[in-house]
Parts: sequence; structure tokens; C-alpha cells
Amino acid sequence: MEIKQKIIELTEQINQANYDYHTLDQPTISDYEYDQKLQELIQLEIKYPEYKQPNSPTDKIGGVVLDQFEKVEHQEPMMSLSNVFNMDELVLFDERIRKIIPEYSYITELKIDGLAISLVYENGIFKQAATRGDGLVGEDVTENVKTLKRLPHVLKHPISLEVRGEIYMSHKSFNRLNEQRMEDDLPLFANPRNAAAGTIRQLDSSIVAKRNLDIFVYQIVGLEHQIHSQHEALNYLKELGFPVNPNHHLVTTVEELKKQIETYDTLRKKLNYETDGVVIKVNEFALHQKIGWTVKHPKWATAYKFPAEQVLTKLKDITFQIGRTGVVTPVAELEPVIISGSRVSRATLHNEDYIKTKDIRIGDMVKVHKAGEIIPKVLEVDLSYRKQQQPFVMITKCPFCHHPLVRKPGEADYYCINDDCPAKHINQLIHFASRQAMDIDTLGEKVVEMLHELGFLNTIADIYTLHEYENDLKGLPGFGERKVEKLLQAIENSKQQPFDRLLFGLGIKLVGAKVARTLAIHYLSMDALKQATVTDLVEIDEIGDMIAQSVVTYFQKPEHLELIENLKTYGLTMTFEKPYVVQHAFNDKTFVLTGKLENYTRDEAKRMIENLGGRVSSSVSKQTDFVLAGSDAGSKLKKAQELGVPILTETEFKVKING
Ligand code: 1X8
Repeated sequence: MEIKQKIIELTEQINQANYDYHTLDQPTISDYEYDQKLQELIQLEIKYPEYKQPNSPTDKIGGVVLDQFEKVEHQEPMMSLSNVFNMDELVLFDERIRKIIPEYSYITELKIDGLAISLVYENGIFKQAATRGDGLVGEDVTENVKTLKRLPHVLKHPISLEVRGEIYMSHKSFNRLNEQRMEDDLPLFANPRNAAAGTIRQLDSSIVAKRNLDIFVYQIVGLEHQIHSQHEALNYLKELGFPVNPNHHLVTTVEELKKQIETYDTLRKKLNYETDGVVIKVNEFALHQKIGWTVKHPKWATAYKFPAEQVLTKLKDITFQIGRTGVVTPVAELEPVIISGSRVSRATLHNEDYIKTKDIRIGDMVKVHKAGEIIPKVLEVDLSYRKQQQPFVMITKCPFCHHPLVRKPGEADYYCINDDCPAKHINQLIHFASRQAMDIDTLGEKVVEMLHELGFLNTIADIYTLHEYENDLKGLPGFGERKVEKLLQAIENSKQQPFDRLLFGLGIKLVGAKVARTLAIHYLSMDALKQATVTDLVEIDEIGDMIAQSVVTYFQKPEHLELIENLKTYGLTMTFEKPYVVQHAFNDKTFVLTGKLENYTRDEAKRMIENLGGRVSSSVSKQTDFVLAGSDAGSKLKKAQELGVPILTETEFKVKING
């Protein structure tokens, strides 16, 4: 009883703290205190799953990993809205309605640029979330939606209903995600909507939890008898505890509509989320029946779409950037212009194919906009300005080392494959010293460029012999005595950075910070990783063929092996020490789960094991420490018996968990 009480108390305290932080934007407890409480609740829920509350905040951490999403048929079709793109079209929309009914009001709301979602609650408890899909059948993304911090898991009133809304990603979370992806060498999301849609389709809900999606709810399905207008519906949704966008206004004439749209157009530039228009609905539900629907959309509503700001400017030149892996990217050098509030002078042109398809030529006038209002993009050439401009020809030699470039079959990118290319070296050095890798903060871009130029730094290994030139460095312009000492001290300290950071810092193609950590956890040392074959590597859940091949190729090169030997001699960390959450018999043990469990889902069992420092693998091998076997276990159980791997029943597992 006492434990149940404690679980209820922690659940309430953490939920309140979440509300204060995420909804009111006014934190009431420290991060430390929050983490302590959350950890305590996690541990108690592991030991006493029977007391876990339906509104437990631990559901917001994610951890459920699915093989695929189930299909869900919508109770009522999820329709899209018709669009109007200017005031004339808006007037036509209004006239069509006015022909049917003379008197009504409109409610205007911001159109959130995210993805539509349906949420089902039973007796006030969140049960299911589904995407729009084709409007009739969507996908069950309940586990992912559970992780949204402002989504109520329990409503203020114990009612059953379906509501609909829009899931979106704020500019802040979007920028943070793309910065991270840049560091991890992953393709960037073009805009917050794509990022939100890509995130909601993740099979691992703990990834979703980290990306900070948010939601606005704007529709109640059914309940027309109790609620008579959209205005009442929004108020009721708020009362139930849903996040409702505060910007909604009632108007009666087209003139008022126009004014309201202008106000929204100013407002939206200050918001921290993307909007792409104004939704205009007839407010009174009773009138919806009279006005009706087409097969695709309601006739009593429309979306006024804001024009994306496009600016015409001159393409002064096409230059080339080189990444640490040698990819050469063409860049548009533009006559600077202001777009959506900020100055744009460069935009990526992606690759040769992109330029050729759009027939972009140096000297052209080009239309530029910000994709998702953020990343500058060259849309098209305005051919009316075209004179003698010559067609673009891709360079054939590296602009930095003049080595011939290579376009690999099946790829759009050109690579400089010269291992001595100075530009590649500079980028490798910058990457190695960067915050996510070895975090040598005094060795930033400018310092690297200068020390490279002067011949002090060429390869990564040179960083660790820099102290031999202490006196020479102290004589350099802009390098006082203190600065040199700080730099050398930071380099010395970096030798203690964990193995996974070093691995990331090496700049192996496709090995971002996360993959580096996964490799470090599985192989535990550089020596072991060096020996890994493609077959070994793809055994690991998150490692696919491409990454595996890239890792193996890296370690086949003699100059890389030499670099690693040198770094080892200098005393860098070549083994991984795993931080444990708690001391427990499961620390570092590999489990395989098979068969049907009685008391938990597989995902819950996986989470318990991982919380106690173990890991779960999908196939049984000699490396497996335990197989947890439920009923109807098949081939995995048989293999475990053959290999002599210890097999746990669910009861034995529970006993072990409780230590
Ligand atoms: C789509 C959207 C609607 C609203 C806001 N954002 C959207 N993306 C709203 O009504 N406030 S309504 C809607 C639809 O019906 N397809």
C-alpha cells in the first residue's frame, strides 16, 4: 500500500512539474530534483508494474520499439481543406456560402504546418493515436504520440471521445535536430513539417521522445448535440486539458476576414512554430449540414494559404565546398537579399544533377526562398533575364588539391579521393576537435586553418605532437603565452575523452556520434573493432550494410591503422567503459527474448533490462548471456539449448530483477 501511494505521489509530482515546465513555461523544480524523482519512479514501476498509473510520466520517455505500424480505420474520414491563395478566391468562397445561408459567423484559426492526427480517449484515458493516412485508414502511432509532453494522458472529465489536431515541431527543436544531424553526418530535414512527419514514423518511441514534438488540438469528432459551435469546441477542448492554440477569432464579414488574415500574417513571423495559412470555418455546427461536403473537403471551411516569400536575385558564382569525407558540394554565391527576415547570400545547389535539371547558370537571375522558412534554396531560373550565360560544367578536379574528382556509380556526389587533400585535412581536424567529438574548445576553425597553413597541423596525430613546438607557437601573431598554454592543456585533457568520442572524431564515413557509441558499446575497444567483419557488424541492430562496409573499409587502410597506433602511443582512450545506471546482475549482460510473456510486453521487458544496464539482441549466439523464454518459444529457445545458454522463465526473470 505504501509503495502504491509513493508511485501515485511521484506520478502527480512529475506530471505537475511537466505541466509547469512545458505548458506554463515556468519550471517549479530543478532539473536535478526532476531527474531524481523520475529515476525513483522508473525503478519502482520496474519492480511493481501492477501499481503503474495510467497517466504515468514514464510513458513519455518512450522505449517501445515496433516492427511496423498497425492500420487504423477512422471513425469518420479525415478530410483535407480546400485552399484559397488570394483575396479574390476568398470572396468567391464566401459568396458560395452566402447563397445557401444569409447569416453566420466565421471562426479563424492559424493553420499549423505539421501532420494531422486523430486521438481516441476512453473514459478520459488516452487510448490511441492514428495518422491521417489516405483519410480513411491511417497508422497506429500511439506509442510515439504518448511521448508528447503536452498531450494529456488523462482528461479532466472521464469522457470517451475522438479529437483531432496537428502534430508539429517547433523551430527551436527543428534547428537543434538538424544541427545534431549535421554533426552526425546525416541528411538534414528540409523543414519542420518533414521533420515532424519523419519523427512520428519512427519505430523506436524513445527517439520520438527526444525530438520534442508538440501538438495543438482543434476538433472534436461527434458531440454535436452538446457542443454547438467551433468556438465552444475550442473552449471545451481547453477545459479538458488539451493544448489549444490561443489564436482564434470570430468574424462576420469578408472585410473583417481580410483584416484578420493580415494580423495573422504579421503574428506568424514571431511564433516559434511554422504556420502556412489561416483556417476559416463557419462557426455554427448546425449550418455545416446545410452547406455540406464535397468528396474531399467540407464546403463550410477553407484554408487561406500564405504565399511563401520568394526573392529574385543574381547568381554571382558557383563555388565548391569539401567535406571531411571528401564530398564536393556546389554552392550558389548570391547577391545578398533579405528573405523572411534574414540575410541570404549563399544556398546549397546539392550536386551536379540538381544544377543540370534546373539549368542553373552563373550570371542568371534566380528565385530563392527558404524551404520551411529556414534553409535557403534556389527554386528556378527566371529565363526572361537570360542572355549569354554559359551552361554549367561540373569541375573535374578538386578545387583545393587539383586531384581528379570521382563520381561513384549510383551516387550523385563527386568525391576528392586524395588522402593528402589539404581541405579534407582541415575539415577532419575541425571535426576531430569539435564539441561532440574530442571537445578541444581552443582548437576551433580559425586556429586549425592557421596552424594548418603554417605547417604545424596536417593530420589528426599532429595535434598530439604540437607541444614540441610550444616555443614556436608562442611567437606566432595572436598566440600569446597564455593562449598557447591553454591550447596545449586542452589537447592534453582530450586524451581522457571516452572511446566513442574518439571513434566519432576519426570521421569515418556514415559513423555519426550515435553510431560511434553503438560500436563502442558492442566492441568495447579499438582492437576488437578493427577486427570486425561486415557480417559481424550487421549483427548489431542499428548497423546496416552501408555503415558496416564503411567501417571495414576505413580499417583496411594502412594510413588509418598507423594513425590509430600513433594515437594509442600518445595515450588516447582506446577502450570503452560503460556508465552503469545501477549496480545490478544485468549490467553488461546480453539477453534474447523469445515466446509470449504473461506479465509484460516484450518492449517492457527490454526496457527493464536496459534500465538495469543490460542489452537485448535479436538473435541467439555464443555471446548471449540469457534467453528469457515465454510460452510457445520456438527456434531461438532451441538454439539456446544447443549452445548451452542459460534460459530464464518469466518468474526467474522477475526474481533476478528484484536482485
Ligand atoms: C488542418 C488544420 C486545421 C487547423 C490548424 N492546422 C491545420 N493544419 C485548425 O482548424 N485550427 S483544420 C485542418 C483540416 O481540417 N484538414
